[in-house]
Amino acid sequence: TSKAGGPGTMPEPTGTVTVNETIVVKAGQVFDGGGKLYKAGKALGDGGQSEDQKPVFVIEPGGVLKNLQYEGADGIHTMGDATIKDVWARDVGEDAMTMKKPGNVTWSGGGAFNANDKIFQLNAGGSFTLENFTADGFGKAVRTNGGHQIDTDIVIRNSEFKNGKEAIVRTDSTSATISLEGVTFSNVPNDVLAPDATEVSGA
Ligand code: ADA
Ligand code: CA
Ligand code: CA
Ligand code: CA
Repeated sequence: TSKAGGPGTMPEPTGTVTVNETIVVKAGQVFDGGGKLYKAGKALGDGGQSEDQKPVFVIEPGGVLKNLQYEGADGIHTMGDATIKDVWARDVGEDAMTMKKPGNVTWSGGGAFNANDKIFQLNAGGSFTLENFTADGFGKAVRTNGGHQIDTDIVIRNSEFKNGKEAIVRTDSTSATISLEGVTFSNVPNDVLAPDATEVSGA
């Protein structure tokens, strides 16, 4: 659950589902996980840092994913606009979410824990808005694809970040914009790592 205006606390899951075949949230569909934990089975990947793992969820354009926890493999892939609400990455796999195609993605509530490196991997442009979120344990919480110009607007608000090795946001893109509002962090060496020409506010 997330309280309005700030991060919430991860509840105990209401049950566990082992996922051995990626769950596809179809265009315009709402998938409500009922508070259960969706755990990647071995068929999707081992949750380590290899790049060939499969996602636990794919969200097709306009899909909504809400009220669940997940862990392992390559997390969530978005294929266009997506809404993610009160979703907790209990134990991040290779990463927790990837924007595979351009779109506007909003993630509200929930959190992510124990990421070896990235939580959010932005490989396509558009926008990414993160609010009322909590993260503990990561390298970069938000990373635009390394060495690429990703034209995206990243907004993070009313969220907290703890125990990060590098930064809350890291980008190599000068066509990205980054805005932090109401963001707190502890034991994270940088809030934003970006080229001088990247438009950054609130950092
Ligand atoms: C790394 C890798 C990219 C892509 C990305 C991802 O950054 O260099 O090619 O695979 O991870 O989407 O996880
Ligand atoms: Ca990766
Ligand atoms: Ca990945
Ligand atoms: Ca831009």
